Amino acid sequence: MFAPDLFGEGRHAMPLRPGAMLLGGFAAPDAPALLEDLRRVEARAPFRNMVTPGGWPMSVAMTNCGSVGWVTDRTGYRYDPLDPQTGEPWPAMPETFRRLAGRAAEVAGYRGFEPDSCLMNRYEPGSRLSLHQDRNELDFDAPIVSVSLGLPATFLWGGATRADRPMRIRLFHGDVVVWGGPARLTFHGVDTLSGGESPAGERRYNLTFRVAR
Ligand code: MD3
Ligand code: FE
Repeated sequence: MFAPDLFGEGRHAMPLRPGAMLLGGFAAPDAPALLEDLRRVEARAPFRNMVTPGGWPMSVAMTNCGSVGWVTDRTGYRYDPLDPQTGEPWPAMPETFRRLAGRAAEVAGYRGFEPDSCLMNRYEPGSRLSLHQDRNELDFDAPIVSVSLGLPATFLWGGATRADRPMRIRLFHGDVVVWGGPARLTFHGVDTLSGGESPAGERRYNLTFRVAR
C-alpha cells in the first residue's frame, strides 16, 4: 500500500500505526523556503511563551498563521482569528506551507486537505511539550500534518489514554508526519530538546497544519 521509494533516494514513507504515516525527509528540499517564510510570519506575529490555564508559561514558544490560530491563556485553550498580543489577524498561511501540507496529506491518502490554521512551535534546548491530545478542532475527520525543521527531537507517542506508556520516535529536519483516522486523538508530546547545530540554528521548529473550523 505504501511506496518506500516514493520520494527518492534515502527517503521513506512508513506507516507508524493505523492512521499515522511518517514521510521521512519529505520537506527537506523545501526547508530553506519554509524557513524563509517562517521568518516573514514571525516578523508580524512573534513567537511567545503562552500561559496554560493553570498559569504556567510553556517552555515551547508558539505563533500561528492562517485564518485562525491556537492560543492558550488563563481562560483556556481556543482557536482565535486574532493574535491576542497584537490585536491583528494572524499572518496569512504562506503558499509554500499550504502546498507542502497538501502534498504530504495526499501522499498519505487524504485528498483535498485544506488547513485553515498552522500552529508554529519553537523549541530551544531544554524545551519540552508534555503529553496531550489535540481536541480543540471542530472536525476530527481531517488529519493533522506536522513538519519538523531544525534540531532532532524525540517525539512521545502514547495511546488512547494518558496512562498508555508512550513509544519514542526520533523526528529529524525535514520529516513530515500525517496523523489521521485512529491516530488523530492519541496522546503525544515531545521530550526535552538537546542542544546542537542544525540548518535552523540551535532550535527546532514544528509546523502543524490543522482544519480547526
Ligand atoms: C498526533 N506538536 O503542536 S508534532 C502540537 O513536535 C504538537 O511540536 C508536537 O503536539 C511538536 O500540538 C508534535 C506531531 C503531532 C501533532 C499533532 C498530533 C502528532 C499528533 C495530533 C494527534 C496525534
Ligand atoms: Fe499536539
